[in-house]
Amino acid sequence: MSFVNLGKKEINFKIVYYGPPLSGKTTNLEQLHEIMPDDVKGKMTMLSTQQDRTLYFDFLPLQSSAIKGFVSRFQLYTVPGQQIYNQTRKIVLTGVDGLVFVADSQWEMMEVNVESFENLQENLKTYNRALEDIPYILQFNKRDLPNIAPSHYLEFLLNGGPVKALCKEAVAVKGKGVNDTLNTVCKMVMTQFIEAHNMPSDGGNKEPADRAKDG
Ligand SMILES: Nc1nc2c(ncn2[C@@H]2O[C@H](COP(=O)(O)OP(=O)(O)OP(=O)(O)O)[C@@H](O)[C@H]2O)c(=O)[nH]1
Ligand SMILES: [Mg+2]
Repeated sequence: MSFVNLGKKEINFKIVYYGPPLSGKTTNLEQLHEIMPDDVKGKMTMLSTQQDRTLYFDFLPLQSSAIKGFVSRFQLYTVPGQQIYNQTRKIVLTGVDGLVFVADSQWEMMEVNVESFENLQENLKTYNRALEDIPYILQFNKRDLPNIAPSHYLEFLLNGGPVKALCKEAVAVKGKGVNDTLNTVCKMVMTQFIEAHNMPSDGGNKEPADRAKDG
């Protein structure tokens, strides 16, 4: 859950990138790290195997000033998509404030997309939490590949619940859609926080992604 340090005038938000194996979660963070200015980004930590598969998580801290008088820190995490690492996925979800579900748009990945989406909801239940109560968005990644399902089909599979999530198309490996995804989820997370705590917003668009080098 968001953590407020009144002494330091800091608010910390945790955003988790979730999704099936190899959908592009780590690539999202790598691209964000690439495009963020130095005063916004901290050190990126990647805990992966030699084959670049996430073993525990990746971590990228960013900061902005979108809530009046406070520095907002966004701690971005990815989970390991491989099935065997479910315990780690659960741990990474602890205290999550916002979620990006990175789906793989390739036809042959539809089943694993659905499995992973269900696995996310199962894992949240262990913390007595429901997806509907957490700001989240769906990212349909790998739109550059030839064998992809139309976005409306992915929506049909993943967006049929009580709450309609925002959907973003992306080509994470080229940085496309990555910034927009982060920007949107950060805004949602901050809006929820401001409403819950009755705090004044700066009114500006100063999420970390707004300061990214590519605009
Ligand atoms: N063609 C294409 N490849 C992509 C895209 N995004 C990521 N990839 C590739 O997909 C592979 C897996 O990407 P990762 O970011 O490591 O995937 P992950 O979701 O972190 O995987 P795990 O950590 O194992 O769960 C890499 O080879 C990426 O370069 C994309 O938009 N298009
Ligand atoms: Mg990864």
